[in-house]
Amino acid sequence: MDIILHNYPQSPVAEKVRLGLGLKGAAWKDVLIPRIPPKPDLVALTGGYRRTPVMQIGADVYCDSQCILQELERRLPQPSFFPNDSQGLAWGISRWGEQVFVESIKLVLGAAGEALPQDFAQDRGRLYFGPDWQNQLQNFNQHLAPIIAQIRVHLSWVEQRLSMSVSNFLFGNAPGLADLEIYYFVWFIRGRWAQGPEFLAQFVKLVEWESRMAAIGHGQMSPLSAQEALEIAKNSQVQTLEQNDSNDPQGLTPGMQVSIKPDVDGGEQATEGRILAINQDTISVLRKNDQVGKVCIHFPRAGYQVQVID
Ligand SMILES: N[C@@H](CCC(=O)N[C@@H](CS)C(=O)NCC(=O)O)C(=O)O
Repeated sequence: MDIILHNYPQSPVAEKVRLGLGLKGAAWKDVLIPRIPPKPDLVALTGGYRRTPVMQIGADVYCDSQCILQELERRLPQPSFFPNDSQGLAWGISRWGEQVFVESIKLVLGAAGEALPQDFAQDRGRLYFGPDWQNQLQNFNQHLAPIIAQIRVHLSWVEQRLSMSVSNFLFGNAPGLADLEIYYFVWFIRGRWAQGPEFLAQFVKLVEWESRMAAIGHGQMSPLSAQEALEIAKNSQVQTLEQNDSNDPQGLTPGMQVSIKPDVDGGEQATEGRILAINQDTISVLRKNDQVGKVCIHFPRAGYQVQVID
């Protein structure tokens, strides 16, 4: 069944996944989604989740790059995302990367200031910086130096790692998940902050590594319309099997009705559904509507809050 990625070209998190698809040598279908809501076709599949990217395989829908990359590793094990026993640690690096990504958003939006289109500023401001986003963006704009100082520390750690080793990537001579989890925010800083290339030039090994990362490419991508993607969901059967976890700390079990959303105050709509499968990494819920039929929507546990609603 085809791998479908719902995304837009400027999205750094989508770039992480596109390179992940490239690393796996995958063929995939590219569905273009709007950069700001409303995203009616996307939320028909996800039940409300609006972030980018989302992967669809038939009637299974994977939200968040964490869930997407984990599923890609399961379906396409070679070449592995975990060279040189980097399992586990690479996921830890993904949480670190997310923290630095948010710092880079402060930098990019803060530096853009008034030049930022109002609707985009409002959407991303609220999503990443909470109800007080207007003051926060203004504050970032007036105080860029402390943000740069934060990002510089993190990048210097990556630079140290790359300088200590004769290898081309973070865990040896093959790229893996750890590299993807750092690369995407560097790509964002370089491409979307006017001073990005000049700032990054101080990290010599990092810049060399960036070109090796870019050379991975995106695999074989071909376009697909949103309408065709919805039809594919409607004409497919959910492939996920029921799974229980008797040690689940929240006592979650298949059949429970739950709501799921990122555990930050982004003003986002939660996805509600009935649990089909649950384990320590992932929660998968079923939903049904006329546009897509019955779908199974997968979320990571790390970074998401799950509430039982009946
Ligand atoms: N934890 C999420 C973060 C996704 C995320 O924040 N993506 C950005 C784009 S790079 C986003 O959704 N922006 C708002 C949007 O596209 O509507 C993941 O890893 O997928």
